[in-house]
Amino acid sequence: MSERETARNLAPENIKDNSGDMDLNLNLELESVEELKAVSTAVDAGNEYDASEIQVLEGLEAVRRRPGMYIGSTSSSGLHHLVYEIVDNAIDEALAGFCTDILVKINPDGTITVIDNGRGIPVDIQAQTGKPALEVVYTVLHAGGKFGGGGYKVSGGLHGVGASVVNALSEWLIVRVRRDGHIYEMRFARGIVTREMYIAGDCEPGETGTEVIFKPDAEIFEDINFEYDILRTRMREEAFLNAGLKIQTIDARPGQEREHIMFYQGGIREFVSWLNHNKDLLHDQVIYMSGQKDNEIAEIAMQYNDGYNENILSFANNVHTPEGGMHEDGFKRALTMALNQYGHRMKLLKDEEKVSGEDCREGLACVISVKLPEAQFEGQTKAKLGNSRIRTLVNSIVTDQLGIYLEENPAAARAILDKALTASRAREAAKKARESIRRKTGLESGQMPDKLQDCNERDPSLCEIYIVEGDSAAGSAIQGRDSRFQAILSMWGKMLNVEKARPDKIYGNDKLYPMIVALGAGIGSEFDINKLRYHKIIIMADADVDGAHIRTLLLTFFFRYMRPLIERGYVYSAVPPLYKLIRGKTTRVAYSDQERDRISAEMRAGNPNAKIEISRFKGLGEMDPHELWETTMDPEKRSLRRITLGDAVLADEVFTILMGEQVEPRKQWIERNAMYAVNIDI
Ligand code: 28F
Repeated sequence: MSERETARNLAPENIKDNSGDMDLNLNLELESVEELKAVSTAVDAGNEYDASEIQVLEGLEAVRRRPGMYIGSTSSSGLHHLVYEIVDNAIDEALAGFCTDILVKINPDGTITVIDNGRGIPVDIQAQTGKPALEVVYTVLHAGGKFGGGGYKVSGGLHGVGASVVNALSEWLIVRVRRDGHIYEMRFARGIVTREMYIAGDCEPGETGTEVIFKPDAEIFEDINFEYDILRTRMREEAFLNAGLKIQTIDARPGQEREHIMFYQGGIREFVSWLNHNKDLLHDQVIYMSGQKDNEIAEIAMQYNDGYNENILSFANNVHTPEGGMHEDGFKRALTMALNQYGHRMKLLKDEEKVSGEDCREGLACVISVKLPEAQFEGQTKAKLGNSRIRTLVNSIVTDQLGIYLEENPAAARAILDKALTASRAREAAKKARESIRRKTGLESGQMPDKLQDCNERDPSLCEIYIVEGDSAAGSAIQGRDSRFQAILSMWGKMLNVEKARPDKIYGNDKLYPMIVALGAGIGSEFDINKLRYHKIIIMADADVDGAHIRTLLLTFFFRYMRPLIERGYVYSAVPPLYKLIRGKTTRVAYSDQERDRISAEMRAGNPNAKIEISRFKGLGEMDPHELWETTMDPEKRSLRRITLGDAVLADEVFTILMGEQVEPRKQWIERNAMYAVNIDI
């Protein structure tokens, strides 16, 4: 058996799978583009293929052969990207001033519909190709996708980029255009036309818009199940970034029906209010700043809460830039300067005293949105803005306008400065605590904590650490493990909830400190992934409510203080078995109710009267070392769940709600997600 590692998002997952059929009649059921080519050639026998058609087929084939180049990956993120590509086209139509409403729907059968009320993609025949513009948009690969080489899309620029990519990666796709009183329709399978454009019906004379329905190709994607929360979060972001645009999301899958309408006249101001919506605020107003130079525009909205996290979201041409870049740099520098200047002038800071950038950003929620003609995206994931002129623009906007805001709003200014000062002092105190702990425990000497039973291997990429809750489980794990590459760190008692603690409490905490030392990479801004001692960090806790709580506390800690661990996919949750099945001398285990039923049927096979004894595993502590190894630790047989950050904004929200100060949102969240209770153990 091979190791089953299932990727999972931090978001509560929806209950999966409804495979109802859509009554679509596709007459082609083909495996590959090559096959399609062959068939179309046969069908068209006699008709010469012209150069443009061959180019189309080659283009689509390239997309299907290397999907990652066009949509980043074929995992969940790539799957959801398909929807964003289609929605982007509708948003371009909105930016051009012709579309006010967009609908994104997960249909009962799990396929996607996107509708806009723009002008409708033109349907007239293009002179160069002799084909309807609609067909060209859906079959011709436009230069430079977001992930491929080459140019980038600029808002208001290339209309329809990406549609052909989605088409190539869809088992089937239908596009309908309402224009001139008619409904034009066209159908495709894996990018190839299965029905030429025709008039499918009529509509009101003034009615216009574009509608796309598609089913992602299960041959391409690891999984074609959409997560409503991921789509909704992204659509909300789009609605915030495009003030006045109304976006509706619907999940119509049976048993999980939901819908939301997102419409924000206030744009990024409302985005910031929303980021702070479950938090206690330091000042009432959202601070808004904006400016323009030549053809570059920047706007910034910010507001402080009384928490300790920094939450800066930056965008360039409405594209999220999680790694920041020039726009963020310009903001950060100007913020630190402005607060220090104000502090000195008002004598809130002594002459020599300074607050650091990090201190100035504690508890800050901020959205930076810039628009520029030729955005350069850099870095490993193309998620960092490289245009340096925008840094100067953002810097001067913030320097001028934040300066004025602080002058005019002394109460808010005072609260912000006090917070930065407190942060600065706490940071000093934390540094001292850390140094004294280092001296006492010889952290520098590389001495490991008592609670760690280390492994022999020294190459981190081969090492695993099990973080085990409870003494008896840890005992079994220590005896059952393969000590060549498996280390065990035991933890007991309730852990600190870092969401409610000041950062300076972290190092002093008796549960967290040994873990920080064992992992070896530090925390927060000092975190250094190169010093990490294990590349698999496996949380092993019971499959019950207490276990779920421990797991959530640990994940909150990793998310807030060691986020790269999650981003790199180094954090896992062990999956202990739920059932033991015994028939005579044969014993097997099951990890879910379905598996229990399947295995019991298998064991009974051929003998309906066979007696099979099924018992439930109570907890890790009750397994003997051999059992624990066999079921939960042996890489050949175990099942691990990788913890992924589907979306940092969504994860931040879930952690704030689940672990933060306010009780009401948590109650609501739990009630809302009660039906997915099994998934609270993220
Ligand atoms: C549900 C997805 O894709 N909406 C779109 C338009 C509108 C135009 C357009 C799109 C013209 C020649 C490229 C209409 N009238 N929603 C969408 N709405 N594309 S995509 O034009 C495409 C270009 O080739 C449009 C006048 N100009 C543009």
